[in-house]
Amino acid sequence: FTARLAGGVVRGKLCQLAISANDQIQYDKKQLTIASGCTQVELTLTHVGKLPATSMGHDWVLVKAPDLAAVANDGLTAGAANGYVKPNDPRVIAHTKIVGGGESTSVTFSTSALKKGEQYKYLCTFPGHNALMNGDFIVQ
Ligand code: CU1
Repeated sequence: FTARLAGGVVRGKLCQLAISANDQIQYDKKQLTIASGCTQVELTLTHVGKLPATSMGHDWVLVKAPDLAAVANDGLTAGAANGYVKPNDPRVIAHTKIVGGGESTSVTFSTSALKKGEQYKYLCTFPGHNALMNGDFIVQ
């Protein structure tokens, strides 16, 4: 298997994940799992609602579970201009941009920073969303 990614040709196993979000401040999944052996993950977020990104934007941000609240708070401070993610935040393992209704986006990241048995969470960092929009990211 060979995948051509932004950084060039990478040998390994690309695992694809998909999640959607709606106008009711919900993801459609409370848990995502990556199998052992995945070296790269491609996560696609689809906003199935109708509201614009300015009022009902959603993103997908992967963090270690204990970092969730701090990353959300710093994202709030970073503001819309930064997609509600603090620039170069080392606690952010991967993140998509903010999308509005009818849009989708994806991010591809290496699993090298992930450890089996560690507790990971994903969240939406749009203001006020993380309490409702979060889930467990399981590394098998
Ligand atoms: Cu959201």
